Amino acid sequence: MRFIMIGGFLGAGKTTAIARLAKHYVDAGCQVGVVTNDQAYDLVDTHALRAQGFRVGEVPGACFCCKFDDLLATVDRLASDSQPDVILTEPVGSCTDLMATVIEPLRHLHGNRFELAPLAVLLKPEHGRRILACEQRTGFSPQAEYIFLKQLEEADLAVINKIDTLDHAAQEELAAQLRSRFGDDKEILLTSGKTGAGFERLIACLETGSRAERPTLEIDYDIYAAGEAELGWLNLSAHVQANQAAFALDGLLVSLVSAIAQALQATEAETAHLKVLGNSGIDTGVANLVASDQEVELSRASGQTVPQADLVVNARVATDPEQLAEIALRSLGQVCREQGLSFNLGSVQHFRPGRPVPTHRMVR
Ligand SMILES: Nc1nc2c(ncn2[C@@H]2O[C@H](COP(=O)(O)OP(=O)(O)OP(=O)(O)O)[C@@H](O)[C@H]2O)c(=O)[nH]1
Ligand SMILES: [Mg+2]
Repeated sequence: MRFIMIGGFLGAGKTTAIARLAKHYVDAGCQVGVVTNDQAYDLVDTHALRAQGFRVGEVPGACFCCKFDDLLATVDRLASDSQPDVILTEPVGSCTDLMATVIEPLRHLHGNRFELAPLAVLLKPEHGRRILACEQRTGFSPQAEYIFLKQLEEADLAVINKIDTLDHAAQEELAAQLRSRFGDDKEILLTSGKTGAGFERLIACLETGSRAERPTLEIDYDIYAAGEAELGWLNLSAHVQANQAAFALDGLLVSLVSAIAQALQATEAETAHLKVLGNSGIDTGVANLVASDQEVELSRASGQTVPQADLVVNARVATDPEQLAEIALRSLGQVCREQGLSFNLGSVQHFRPGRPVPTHRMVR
C-alpha cells in the first residue's frame, strides 16, 4: 500500500487536494482508501469525501500521532473488503511532528506493509503570507504560528497551494520566503486543488520515496501544546426542518457561516477554518470561511431545495470554545428564524485541544 499524507494548517486545502488525488488514482484503476482525522467527532471532511464517492475511514478524538494504533486499525478496516493500492491520509490541521510520530513509526514497525510517500505539506496563503512575512497582526499568537512553521519545516514537499488566488509575484514571494527560512534544498511545489494546476508534478513527487535521511524535526512540545490550545474547537450537528415551504440548502449554509463569521468579527477572534456541511439525504453542500478577512465560499453546491436537512458545523477559531459554541448556536437560531425553519440540536462538542502525547516518537 502506498501511504500518502497531506498535511498543512487548518483550511490550507488538504481535503480538496486529497479528493483530487483520490480521483486521479481511482481513474488510473487503483483501489483508494482515505483516512480523515480530527480532535472530535462529526467530521465535515468525512461526509464531504464520502459524498464524492470515496471510501473513507476516520480517526476521531485526537491527532494521528496520539492515535497511531487507531490509524492502523482504520487502514485495516478499509483493507478488509478490498486491499487499497493507495491510502491518502489527512492529519488534523493543527498537528505537526508527523515525520517522527507517524511516518518513522510506520517505516520501522510496518515497513513491510507500506511504501511511504514524501510528506507533503500545503502552505495556506491566507495566513501564510502574513506569518512568513513576520507581520505583527497575523490573527494568531506566536505559539500557533510556531505550529504553522514547524509543519512546513518538516515537509519533504512544501506545497504553495491555492495559486489560482495568487499572482506570479505573490507566488515568487512565498517561495523566496520558504527558501530563506528553510534553505535552498527545500523542495517547493505550486498547486491549486481547485483548478488542478501543479498536480501532475505533485503526483510525480508523491510517487518517489519519503526522504529517510533527513534529521528529525526539533520541536518544543510546550510551545506546540500552547499553540494548539489557543484554538477553540467546535463540532456541532443539528437537524433543520422547514416550517412551511422548502428552503434552498446552499443558501442556508452560506447564511449560517456568514452569521457566525459576523458575530466572531465583533469579538476580533481569528478564524482558522469554519465549515458547515448540509446533507439533504440526496445531496450535500459545504460552505467555508478560511480566515476572518476572506469571503464565505460555497465549496460544494448541493443545488437542492428541500424540506429538511442534517447540518454539521466544524469551527476552529482562536477564541474561547464556550463563546464559540454560544455564537454558533445563536447564529443557527437567528438564521433558522429568518428562513422559517425549526431545528433540533444533535451533539455539541467544544474544547481546546489537549497536549499532544504521541504513541511513538522515533528520532534519528
Ligand atoms: N481558491 C482556492 N480555494 C481552495 C483551494 N483548495 C481549497 N480551497 C478552499 O479552501 C477551503 C478549505 O479547503 P479544505 O480542502 O477543506 O481545507 P483543509 O485543509 O482540508 O481544512 P481543514 O480540514 O479544516 O484543516 C475551501 O473553501 C476550499 O474550497 C485552491 O486551490 N484554491
Ligand atoms: Mg480537511
